[in-house]
Amino acid sequence: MTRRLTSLDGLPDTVARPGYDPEAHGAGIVHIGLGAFHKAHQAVYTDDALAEGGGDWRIIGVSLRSTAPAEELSPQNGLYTVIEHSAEGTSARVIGAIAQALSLTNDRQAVLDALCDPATRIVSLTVTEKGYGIDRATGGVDPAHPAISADLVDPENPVGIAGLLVWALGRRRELGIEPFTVLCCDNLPENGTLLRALLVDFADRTAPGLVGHISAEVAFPSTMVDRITPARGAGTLALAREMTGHEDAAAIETEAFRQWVIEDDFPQGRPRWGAGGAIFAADVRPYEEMKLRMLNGAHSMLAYSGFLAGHRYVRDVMGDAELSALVGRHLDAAAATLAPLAGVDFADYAQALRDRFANPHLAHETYQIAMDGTEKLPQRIFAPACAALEAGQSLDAFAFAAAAWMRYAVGRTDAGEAYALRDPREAAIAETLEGAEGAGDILSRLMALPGLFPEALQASDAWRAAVEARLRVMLEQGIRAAISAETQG
Ligand code: CS2
Repeated sequence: MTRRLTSLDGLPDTVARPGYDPEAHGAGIVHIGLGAFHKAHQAVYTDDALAEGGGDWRIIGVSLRSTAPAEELSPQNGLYTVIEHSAEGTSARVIGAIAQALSLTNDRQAVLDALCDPATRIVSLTVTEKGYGIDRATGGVDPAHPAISADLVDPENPVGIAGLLVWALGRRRELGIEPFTVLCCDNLPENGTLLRALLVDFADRTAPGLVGHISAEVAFPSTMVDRITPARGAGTLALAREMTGHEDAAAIETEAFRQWVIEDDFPQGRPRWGAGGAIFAADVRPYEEMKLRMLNGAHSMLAYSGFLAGHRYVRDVMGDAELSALVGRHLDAAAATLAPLAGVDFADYAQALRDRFANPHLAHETYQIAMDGTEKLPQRIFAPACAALEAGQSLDAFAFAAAAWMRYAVGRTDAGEAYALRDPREAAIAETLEGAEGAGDILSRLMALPGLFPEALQASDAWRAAVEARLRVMLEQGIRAAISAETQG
């Protein structure tokens, strides 16, 4: 029987391992959202930082709902394999940065203790866009979000991000412990600022005495994070076994590329993340905008159109000549909405993205990226569409992406096969589309969903016409015809 990965002993020389003794370092970070992306990104940077800069900066990983990550990692002493695929080849690396893996469900007291521990100087988060409960229209809490509504009623027993962080910051203050730095690592615009506004509003409703403290004394550096990391595939664990000679229930696959741009605002210190290539910038907004509009915007566009066209993986979309041309067009249109960024050539960045999307060894499902559209499209598609509108640039690429999402929102392929939208507003979308007929009707109903489309797009006849024309072709002639028409247009 193959041995389970529980220590660094007996790993083949071909597998890279931590350049430090994990047991010799204490924890300094609580990370909430112990999914594949964290394991492929911040934990890898922290592994590099520990090797070069040392310090008590290992990570206590926490899952809010699922118990699987802790169940996979705990028997392995937090060790797991990252399988990195580039177009040229595949390599494996064991990460030692995770000191402990907890779930809020099973280890509630340990999670609360870790949040209040003076050793915890950073709380980082990857809970996806929908995990926070932000009302994008106001920037405050969305009282209809399940965790927000539960925590507003019972703030002493928090279950969601705003509730847990405000509770822990309050407790630390009472105990005279310095606040931790809050590091949001989700694909949201100005994510630090956004999270601060959320916590301030939540505190205002539950613990008004903390509002000044959170506004003035807690740091919320913004970050741009990037590494394409598909959900674990059917072959991941077998590949890990083959490469490491061990059973590893926590292995993940990702691309070789990674990027992290961080505002350097860590009053209680931080690991030497620069060792892993992290870039520290005074203002990450231009990087964030570039990544959200180009990488994530093109991703969402190709996810909806590619899924409907029958492509399971992003690499298949890139092998479809027409769709790949539309990806190129989208990247160029998104780049045209950006202010110049010193040291970055957007054309090179676009080319690198096309290559990354085409990575033949990465099985990244279009259906995965299609998830949570209502949470993703505002920053990925609508914000650049507004910028294009204002600058008098073509709306075509963004209108095509929005139309593809609307077509997807109908919930059936051209062949009539039904699928789940997997969107927090899935029920509201189904309700509003009930009995809808034709492109104009569907467009009006979806554009009327509260807080989704920005006012500038609501008010633009040019936008409505551009989306509606495309949606009509998709509905009447099918997605393939729409893709072909778009490519020729
Ligand atoms: C993707 C992102 O699923 C999605 O919505 O666009 O997860 C994307 O792979 C990452 O942001 C890449 O850094």
